[in-house]
Amino acid sequence: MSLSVPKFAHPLPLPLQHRSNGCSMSFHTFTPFLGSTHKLRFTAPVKLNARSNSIVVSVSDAVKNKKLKSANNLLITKEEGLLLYEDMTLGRFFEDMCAQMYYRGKMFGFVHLYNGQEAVSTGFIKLLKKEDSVVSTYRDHVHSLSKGVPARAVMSELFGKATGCSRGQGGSMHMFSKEHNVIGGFAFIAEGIPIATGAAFSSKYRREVLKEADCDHVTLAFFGDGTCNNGQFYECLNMAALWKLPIVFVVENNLWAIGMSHLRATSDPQIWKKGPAFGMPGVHVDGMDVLKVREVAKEAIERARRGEGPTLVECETYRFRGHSLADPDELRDPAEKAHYADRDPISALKKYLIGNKLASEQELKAIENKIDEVLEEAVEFADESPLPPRSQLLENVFADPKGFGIGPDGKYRCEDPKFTQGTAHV
Ligand SMILES: Cc1ncc(C[n+]2csc(CCOP(=O)(O)OP(=O)(O)O)c2C)c(N)n1
Ligand SMILES: [Mg+2]
Repeated sequence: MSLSVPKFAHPLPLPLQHRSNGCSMSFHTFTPFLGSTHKLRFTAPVKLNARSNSIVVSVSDAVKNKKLKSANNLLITKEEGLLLYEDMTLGRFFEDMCAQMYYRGKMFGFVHLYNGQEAVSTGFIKLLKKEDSVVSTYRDHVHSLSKGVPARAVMSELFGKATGCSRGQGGSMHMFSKEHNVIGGFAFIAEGIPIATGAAFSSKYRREVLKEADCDHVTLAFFGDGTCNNGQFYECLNMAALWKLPIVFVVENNLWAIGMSHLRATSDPQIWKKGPAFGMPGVHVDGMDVLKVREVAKEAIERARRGEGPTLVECETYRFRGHSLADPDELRDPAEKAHYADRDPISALKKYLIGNKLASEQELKAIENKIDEVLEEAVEFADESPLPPRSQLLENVFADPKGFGIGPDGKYRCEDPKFTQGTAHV
């Protein structure tokens, strides 16, 4: 018996059609036996989503109603708009600076940039409290910046310096800040999802078992479309729904997992549909529009904070550069790249702010200039900072095979463990 090779759809036409109807944000209604009565249910007229024949419900009416309710007919205030613009621009300029420094040999290993996806990080993280937690992937610089980790600490980490937010021990893929509750970038895909689930469990435990009434902290878990084919994702959706954990699973669907198209790799490309399968709302939002992301994020974060459990949000976005700085990015269709470049989330926000007289060109330029200065200082700081001491090498390494580690004199010791000559006895 010969297997027929499926003719895979090119990813480009689907989002194009989907977005051209002007209401790219959609919520799923789920069957009553799942028991939820939360606000994320909408009863607007049923529409067919262009991506498949599944039935989804448009949320554009909800956004329109919200607009009408506010006094000035807008979704954000001037202050909020400027904050969003500053955060997204910081993310973009930071990553551009990383690319420069990487090609100048200041960074080592793989470096994965976030250009194009800024609306997701900003739209979600800028709504958080300091005590709330963020868990990221190897594409973690911008999530850390949005959560308040100073640019100089992130840059210094990328330079592998002792002043980096992980003391130079992690590098690009392992941003961490206890102070800012950034619980890590994780290099193995899906590895961060159980960590985030654990963080959400600890918030619930503190509140309900230890009776810390003010512990209403929320955790955001960010990860990509490719990661949703990994088992840990499903295990954590199950546990989070079962225990009603205060977590939001944020899928950044940029349509690609390195060189693998999402549509070729996933049996049902609508990731948000997996939420209702586990008894939580599944939401699909245009991840190139920070205002739409923010509306959805507000609902999901508030729902988690109220103790009503998790939400799965699929943000449809795009990365503007290769998978990492080592990727020549020759696989993706130039027409697809051009299409998404046109939908640049920062240009879109700029247009909105200026068009609605929330900001002038000069005000936005002043923000950009300020960020340029911050980044110049960050690079100088990172460059001048010392390398970590050698004694730091095996700190936080839990296994200490005979012959390795910090000796009684406090110095690093290393004897040949002769691993190649037999089993090491630890
Ligand atoms: C467990 C595991 N398997 C494979 C890899 C190799 N790998 C690195 S990135 C990646 C693709 C992930 O794609 P996606 O989740 O869509 O994230 P994106 O890079 O698009 O942000 C893979 C398979 C890995 N890091 N970890
Ligand atoms: Mg991806």
